[in-house]
Amino acid sequence: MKRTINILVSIIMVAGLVSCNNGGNKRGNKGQGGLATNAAEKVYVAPGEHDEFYAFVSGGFSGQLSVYGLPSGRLFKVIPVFSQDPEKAYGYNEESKPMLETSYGFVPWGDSHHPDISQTNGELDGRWVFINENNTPRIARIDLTTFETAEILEVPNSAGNHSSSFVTENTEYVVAGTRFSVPIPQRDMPIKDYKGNFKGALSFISVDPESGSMAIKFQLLMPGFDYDLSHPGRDKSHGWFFFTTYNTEEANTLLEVNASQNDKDFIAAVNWKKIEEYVNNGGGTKVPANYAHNVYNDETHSATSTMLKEVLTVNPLDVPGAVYFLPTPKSPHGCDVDPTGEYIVGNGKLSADLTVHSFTKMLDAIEKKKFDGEAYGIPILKFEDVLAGVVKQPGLGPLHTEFDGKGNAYTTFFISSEVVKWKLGTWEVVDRQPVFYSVGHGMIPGGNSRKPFGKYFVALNKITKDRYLPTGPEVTQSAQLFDITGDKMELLLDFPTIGEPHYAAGIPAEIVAKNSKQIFKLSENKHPYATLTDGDARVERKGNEVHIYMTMIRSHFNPDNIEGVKVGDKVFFHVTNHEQDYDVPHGISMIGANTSELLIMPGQTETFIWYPKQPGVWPFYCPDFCSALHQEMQGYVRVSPAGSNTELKFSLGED
Ligand code: RUQ
Ligand code: CUA
Repeated sequence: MKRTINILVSIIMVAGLVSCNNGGNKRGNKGQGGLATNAAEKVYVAPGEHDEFYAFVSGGFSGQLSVYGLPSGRLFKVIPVFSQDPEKAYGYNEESKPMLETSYGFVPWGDSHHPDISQTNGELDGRWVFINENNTPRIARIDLTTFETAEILEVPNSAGNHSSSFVTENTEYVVAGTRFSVPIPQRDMPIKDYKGNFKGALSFISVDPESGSMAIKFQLLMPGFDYDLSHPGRDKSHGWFFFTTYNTEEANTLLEVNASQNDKDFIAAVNWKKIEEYVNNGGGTKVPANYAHNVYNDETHSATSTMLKEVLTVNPLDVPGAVYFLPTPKSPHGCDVDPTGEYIVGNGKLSADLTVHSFTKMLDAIEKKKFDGEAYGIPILKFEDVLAGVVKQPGLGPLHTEFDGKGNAYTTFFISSEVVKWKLGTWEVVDRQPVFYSVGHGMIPGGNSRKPFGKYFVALNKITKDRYLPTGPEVTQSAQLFDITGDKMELLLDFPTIGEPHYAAGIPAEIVAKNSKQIFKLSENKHPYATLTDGDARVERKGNEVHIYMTMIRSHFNPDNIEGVKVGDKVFFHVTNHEQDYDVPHGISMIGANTSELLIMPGQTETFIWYPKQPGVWPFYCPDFCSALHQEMQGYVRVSPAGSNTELKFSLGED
């Protein structure tokens, strides 16, 4: 065991060396990192012109999703998903707070990992982006007409929701697999009894084809391995889903050693169509559960959170022929399926070679029952029978593979810090480029679909060291853009990311941009506290609650003078933006309010609560520079001592 530790330590140290040396030595040109002379032209998007692609980049431990343009690398927006965001008041205003409810109560932050764009017939349709939250297992759906989080579904029986969130080719399902196996149902038991007793839940979440609404169709309760990443079959393998596993040793301590013992772990192949049929015919067991389903409604401009109490579980042994294990060397991380659906790439982190399985061979082996034993009753196929080929010694520490739709695959290597291009079918390496440094995922727009747009490859790097101006001990993480239209990949651009860019999803802008919403129609506003006409603006007292029904339009609030509020009151500002022009939000900030300011879109209503603490006359203002008279967009609330008789009054334009 000691020796294994030593080997691991030296691999890790070599990784450090490689990382630091690449930029300086090999290139002899630190600032450029192998830049061709016309690279600038290729990423230059002239002022006023638009980028060709959107890239949705995971915000990692920020819990959010950022939106960039490609090829420019310009940041357009950070979409709040799993974390509170003061810029948009997400998770602060009363309307969006329910989005962050979970079975553990209100959780104001998250760790987002893998965005995936909805598909129709295996092609990106640009309707929604899904993204997983790893820590408090959840899946979010972002609506690409508003670029806002529309729905969050908690995933029960999961822990470290990592092999998520990947969609099948008609978005029938968004799939979420557990990284950590746990007792199901959760219970108090000794950790050392893990082996054989813990389970790994793979959740198939159905997506309504019209509304996008998510619901857990079933959870497959698998042996207690770690389910690391997953990918849908597509085209010929549509109907199957593939999951990499590690820790098939079922170790519960010092996994860096104990989970690296087996020569091979597995890729689990799941025939979800078969299980779907079984479930549709009444199969499966409903078990008690407790998980939040949070939905944002664009008409009420409000979210609701509902706790669901039951989930359907399936024991794989009850559906013969639905699950098989494909032996795959050395703790595979990424699990990637090529656009034809034939090749399943297992990126064995500690393996010298890249293993590629063949879907056709897999079906054949299943038919001929060529099994090599079983694990907890699940048949293991013979390695040689399912192997399509091996990419020989392409690099160190393979993590993820993407496809360009032209027969090439691009694998990222964390330890040797490079991207390696190789050919599907011949397995020959045709190009390699260093990245700066230590790449995790890579992304080709549509690389997760039957129709990749193989123009750019984006390397999503974990470490940047000397690539940017130093900013203290923490330096930005980074994306690197490569042109992949030629034989050789060509580095074009570095751009910083927000949080750790675990994965990204890219799509041609023309598919999404045309559907982008410009305003919310005031006439369709069904918020229960909306103020639709100026005449309805008012202030009402109910006991110690004061409700302010306020409107805003360039450049005033109505009302802008309010009296009769008292210390000890709970003051609700229900504010409706009456603008019906594109790109004219207004905000409202109240001194001493601890809920963040609001930023309200045209036609929208939002609410915040203010607890006045001291008598006085307290101003509020619009924090978004909305017109030449933006600075005039202000007002006052008079606060009297608790128990005083100041009359409740509100006005606009009165002296
Ligand atoms: S992971 S660096 Cu969270 Cu997708 Cu592989
Ligand atoms: Cu409204 Cu500034």
